[in-house]
Amino acid sequence: MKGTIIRFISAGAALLMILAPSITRVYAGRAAGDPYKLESGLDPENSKIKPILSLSQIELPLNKAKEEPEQSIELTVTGAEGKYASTGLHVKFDDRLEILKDDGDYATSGPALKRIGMIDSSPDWLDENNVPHGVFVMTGASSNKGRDGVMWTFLLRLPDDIQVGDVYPIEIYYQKGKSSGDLFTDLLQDKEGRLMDAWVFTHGIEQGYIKITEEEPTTVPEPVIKVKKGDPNGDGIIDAVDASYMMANYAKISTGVYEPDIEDIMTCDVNDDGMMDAVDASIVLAYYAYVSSGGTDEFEVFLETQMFLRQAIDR
Ligand SMILES: [Ca+2]
Ligand SMILES: [Ca+2]
Repeated sequence: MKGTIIRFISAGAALLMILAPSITRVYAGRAAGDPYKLESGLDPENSKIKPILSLSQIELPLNKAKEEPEQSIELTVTGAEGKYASTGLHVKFDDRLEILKDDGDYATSGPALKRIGMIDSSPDWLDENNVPHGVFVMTGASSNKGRDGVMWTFLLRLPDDIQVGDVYPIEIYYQKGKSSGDLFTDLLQDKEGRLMDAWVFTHGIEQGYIKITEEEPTTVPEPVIKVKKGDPNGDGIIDAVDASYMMANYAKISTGVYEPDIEDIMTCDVNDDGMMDAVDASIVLAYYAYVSSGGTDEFEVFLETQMFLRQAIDR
């Protein structure tokens, strides 16, 4: 027995060295939970199919985690396209996480299982309040229709007292069981399927987590000031409509009905004399006439070159 363990460990180390250049597989390892009992004569290294089952690894800034405490976790498979049919997997969530039902179920099947005939899930690790802390997900099919991609998604809620540095593990947790254990195999559970099963649970697991990181400064977008001098109605055109608007404003301000705001001042006091009056309106009207008769200068340029503007300032 001892010899077997040592051989197994050194085989694992050798495999890791072989796989080291492949980034996707560097972090894959064995499932949590019960040790996988290797069938004698079956070496997972010899498996032709070496799938990786991975759970979402989410790093979430504290403020975002508080804004969106409900996080979706995916169980994804790669390297097993068209190679599997029967699966039974335990996924265990940190006790502080709450599993939420999504559309009536604790697990939702994903596109990888689209062509799989039977899918089911049941809550597991019920606490004294009957709250589950894990899910058992299973599939069955009449041929090896399982695909690569997202097999399952789980909706989890973070607790209220989250702190920077918190890590909430989410694990594929292998259970041997008395009569039946967890599975990731093909239809016939032939040698190829049994090798794949052995490989997945001993080498092909990438565990997941939600990690709370430092708050990210929320970037408040600068309000876009679209106001333009001489264009109080904001349609981008300086014309008689603006002049009329300014006259109406002038009347309302003069009679004390209306208190101009910063936008009014920016758009209506075109000669910058601190007043919004008929002079400004007449400048706008003059510009409208200028443009209408073929003038091409921008309003600002027009303002600078007009004699009456200077006269207005001189007053
Ligand atoms: Ca306008
Ligand atoms: Ca003015």
